[in-house]
Amino acid sequence: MAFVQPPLPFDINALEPYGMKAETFEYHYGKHHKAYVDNLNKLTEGTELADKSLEEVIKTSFKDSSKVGIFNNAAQVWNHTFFWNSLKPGGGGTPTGDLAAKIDKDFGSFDKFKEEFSNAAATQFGSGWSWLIDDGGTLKVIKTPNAENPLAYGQKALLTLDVWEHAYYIDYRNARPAFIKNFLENLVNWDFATENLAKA
Ligand code: MN3
Repeated sequence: MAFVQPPLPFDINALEPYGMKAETFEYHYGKHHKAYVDNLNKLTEGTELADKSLEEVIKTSFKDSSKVGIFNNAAQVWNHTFFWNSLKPGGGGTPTGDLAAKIDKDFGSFDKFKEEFSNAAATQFGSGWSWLIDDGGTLKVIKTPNAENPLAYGQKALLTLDVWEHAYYIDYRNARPAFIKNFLENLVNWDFATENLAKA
């Protein structure tokens, strides 16, 4: 069974009032994300990996020097789907319930979390990702290069922001900090992070 690109969880123009143009998704979802899916299918066709779950492919190919291309494409398929779900029209604000309590406990305050997340996203040199993760019961912020992700590291991802240049160039040109600020203020999907925290 071939790997498939899930549909965007919102209309392609739904984030226009919140700082991300439809054109961004025409390229980022329609071309970049799709290319990772197409490449993964080409690279795994006829191999034993073709019938594995995407998560299994990521875990088994990580750090395997004969499967670097497979890892990069599989992880980028997963990362982008996770990223679309980390966004919602009119998101932002603050989390509630258990997640809010854990953020206060593990970061000191919500403002401190925002500062750490923004800093990780801004300082990831070159291409990569910023994440809120649950690392064995403790919430942490990490940044990862290129396609690497918490799943490969054996950690649970709650939320992510793509900081590859292609993620913000149409809307923000070279201004990565403005893209990060807009994500936290207008787009972050705390419902998705809450669902992920509750998962086993
Ligand atoms: Mn991307």
